[in-house]
Amino acid sequence: MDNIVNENEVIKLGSNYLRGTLEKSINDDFTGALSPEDVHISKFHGFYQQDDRDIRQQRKSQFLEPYFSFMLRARLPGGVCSSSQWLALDSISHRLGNGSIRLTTRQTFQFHGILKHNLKPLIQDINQALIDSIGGCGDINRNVMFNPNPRQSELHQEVYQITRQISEHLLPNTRAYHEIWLDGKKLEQEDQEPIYGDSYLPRKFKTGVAIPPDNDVDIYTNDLGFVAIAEQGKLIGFNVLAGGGMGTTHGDKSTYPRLADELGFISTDKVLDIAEDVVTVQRDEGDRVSRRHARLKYTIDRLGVEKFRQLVEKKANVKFKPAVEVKFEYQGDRFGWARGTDGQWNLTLFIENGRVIDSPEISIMTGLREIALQHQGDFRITPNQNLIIAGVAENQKAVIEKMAVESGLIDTKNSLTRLNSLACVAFPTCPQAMAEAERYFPSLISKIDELLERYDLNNQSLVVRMTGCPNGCARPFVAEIGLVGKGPGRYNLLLGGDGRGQRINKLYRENLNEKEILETLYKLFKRYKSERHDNEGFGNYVVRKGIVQPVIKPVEDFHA
Ligand code: SRM
Ligand code: SF4
Repeated sequence: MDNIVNENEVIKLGSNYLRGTLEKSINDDFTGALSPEDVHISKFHGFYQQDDRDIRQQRKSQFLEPYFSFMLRARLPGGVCSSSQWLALDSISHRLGNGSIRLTTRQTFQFHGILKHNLKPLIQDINQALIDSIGGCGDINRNVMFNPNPRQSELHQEVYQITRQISEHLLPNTRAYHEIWLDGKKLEQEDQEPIYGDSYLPRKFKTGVAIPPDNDVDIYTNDLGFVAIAEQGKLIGFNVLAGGGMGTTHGDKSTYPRLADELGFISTDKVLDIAEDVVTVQRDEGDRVSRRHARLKYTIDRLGVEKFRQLVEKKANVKFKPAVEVKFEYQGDRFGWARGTDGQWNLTLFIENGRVIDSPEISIMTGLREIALQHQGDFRITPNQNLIIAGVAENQKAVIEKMAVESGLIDTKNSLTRLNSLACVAFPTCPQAMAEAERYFPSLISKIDELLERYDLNNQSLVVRMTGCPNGCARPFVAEIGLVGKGPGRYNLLLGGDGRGQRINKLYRENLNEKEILETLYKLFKRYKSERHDNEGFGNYVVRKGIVQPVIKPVEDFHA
């Protein structure tokens, strides 16, 4: 690769291991913003500068700077936090954020609306609750996802511990976070970054861990995936996957969503070495010129899977064995009570689009606070923006259920399709949003539900996902029905995910408004009702009937 690199590379390299001028920016009272360089560096510390897009024009016309605030995203491997940590988050969101908590599609939480002067107290408070935000964002490994459902208890616990180890192992080494936010002592010696080097990775990097048959983590969409392989309930190792990712750019055919390839099987003791070596091969081989092509998926397509596998094997001094055959059965979460093999009960609650806030209809924030005050076990955020009240003793089950019902957290009227739906944040905080998602999707789902009811299809659980732009934060490109924002009130409609997260969907109609979306789906549901095979999912049906062509090799097929 030649020596010309993009601006972000220069900023990272010159940041003195992620310090930049953050302290100065934070203390600058003349603006609610950070310096442009620190905006990039702040992501590695877990926060993003944003402005309220609803009032951007109004502020401009009043000659005011945009209404800047910050979003902070925590690192929470496997999505697990205790009841007391939940109570701390609740309190922090009211004191220092905008009074809501956002559960994300990567199994952690975000605070929105943090003013600059509140950032340091907020980071100190979450650390006080033993949660940090290092690597919540930035060009390093992000929150490591893992199946949160404690049903398969023993194996689950073992693999959860490995998930935590991966997250810890791939943390950056710099003391910048501790120095700037936690008033940690400045050490004499210079920082070293044995894994990342002084320029960190060319781009963000995402790792997931899955236990088949659950694909609730959408494992194939991660840069790096570990699929647990068990024999007679005992963990024997992992299939390693590499090169998944969702982000695309409208109109740029050189960008595409992609599913990860199988590199092969490894024993459990090799997991951390392999994780590190996949990361360092991407560090050295990834594109540092074009950020648009810098994700691992493009590195692998450029090098070829075989060459990439060899590079990792050489670094790790490990030979991959052939991957063990696995079967994933579904995406998304399973709701209601499930008993773990430890005899404890776990209650999965639907939190629409992950937004924890009280509204006139439903007291999500208050209800969860009341549960946390009683509950002795964990809270587990799912990779689908939902929440599990985990580890409930038999004698507490009725009490927890009563509180959940009274606050509206259990609503039997939600359709299966709504329960399975995901929408990203989009307006008003996301700077990339081209169309609404979180604020609009619930009403569109009600209309889609009506269409399904007309054809008596409401016992179907369709995977419908919406994003406000093609970055793909709600993983719309592995949905049976994906709606991707194109402009205000306009969406591309993609069809053909397989309901198990193992097939990329394909553009069916472009730039549709709501009326056009509903008319198009109405016609398709009508055909689906009469032509489908028994138990055939909608995504599989549209592919079988040739309504869309299957995407097998995204680099060639996605835009074809
Ligand atoms: Fe994302 C950027 C929100 C999961 C792909 N994502 C953003 C930003 C930070 C916008 C920005 O660039 O400033 C969004 C902040 C909005 C806000 O106000 O909160 C944002 N992404 C989210 C979250 C909160 C969506 C949600 O509704 O839950 C998810 C937080 C995950 C987490 O906890 O870490 C979120 N983002 C994802 C996922 C899904 C996943 O990882 O499983 C993807 C697709 C998978 C992937 O990475 O390929 C995703 N986000 C992106 C991209 C496109 C990356 C690419 O390769 O092209 C961007 C833009 C970028 O990186 O330049 C982006
Ligand atoms: Fe923002 Fe686009 Fe991600 Fe939605 S998909 S949160 S609009 S970056």
